[in-house]
Amino acid sequence: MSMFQEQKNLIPLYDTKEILLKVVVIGDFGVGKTAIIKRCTEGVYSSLYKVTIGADFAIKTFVWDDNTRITLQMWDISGHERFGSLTSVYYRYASAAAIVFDLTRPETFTSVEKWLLDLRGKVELPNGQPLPIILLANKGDICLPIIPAHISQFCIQHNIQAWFITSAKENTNIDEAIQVLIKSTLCNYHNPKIPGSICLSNMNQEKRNKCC
Ligand SMILES: Nc1nc2c(ncn2[C@@H]2O[C@H](COP(=O)(O)OP(=O)(O)OP(=O)(O)O)[C@@H](O)[C@H]2O)c(=O)[nH]1
Ligand SMILES: [Mg+2]
Repeated sequence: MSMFQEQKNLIPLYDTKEILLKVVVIGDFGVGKTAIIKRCTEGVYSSLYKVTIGADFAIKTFVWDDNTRITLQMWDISGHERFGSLTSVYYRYASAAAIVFDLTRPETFTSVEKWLLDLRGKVELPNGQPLPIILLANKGDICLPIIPAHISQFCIQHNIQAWFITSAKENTNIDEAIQVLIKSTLCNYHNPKIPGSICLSNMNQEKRNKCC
C-alpha cells in the first residue's frame, strides 16, 4: 500500500501549504526511469520498453502532513546520448534528483558519475546548495544482484543522500526512496539558516544505509 494519501483526502484549504517539487530522474537508457515514474505516479508497470524521446513528465499530488500538500513533478529524462545536450533545459528549477542504474548492467553504475557531474555542473538550489540526490539500483527483482560493494562509499563521497535497491516491476522501495528524497528536499526549503524556517527531517547515517 502506498505511503501517500491521495489528494482527495480532505484538508481545510485555509490551513494548507502547497509545495511544488520538481524531481529530475536521470540515468542511462533502459535502466527503468520511466517504469519507476509510472509506478510512483500511476501505480502501474509494463514490461514493454518504449524509449523516452527527449523528456516527459508526470505529476502526483498528495497530502504530506496535516498542513502540507505536495505536488511532485517527476521529470523523465531520456538516457540516450543524442538528447544529452538538452539536459540543462530539463534540469532548470529542479528541487531534487534521482539517479537510476540497472543492477543487471554494471556499466550503468559506471555512468552514474557522469550523470552526477552533468547535474551538479548545471543546476543548484536557489540558496547555492547542491540538489538533494538519491541513487536507485533498479531491477532488484532480477535474481543475480551482485551489489557493487562500494555504493555506500560512493554516495558519501558524492554527497548523495541515500541509495535503495528498487524494483519498478514488483513495486519495491519506490515510495520509500521518494519519501526520503522529499524529506531531504523539504530540509532545503526550510533551511535553518533562513529565518522562520523549520527543518522537518535530519537524515542520519543509519537511515541512509538502511537498504544497503
Ligand atoms: N525486471 C525489471 N524490469 C524493469 C524494471 N524497471 C524497468 N524494467 C524494464 O526495463 C525496460 C526499460 O525500462 P524504461 O523504464 O523504459 O527505461 P528508461 O530508463 O526510461 O529508458 P530510456 O527512456 O531509454 O532512457 C522496460 O522493458 C521495463 O519494463 C524492474 O524493476 N524490473
Ligand atoms: Mg524512459
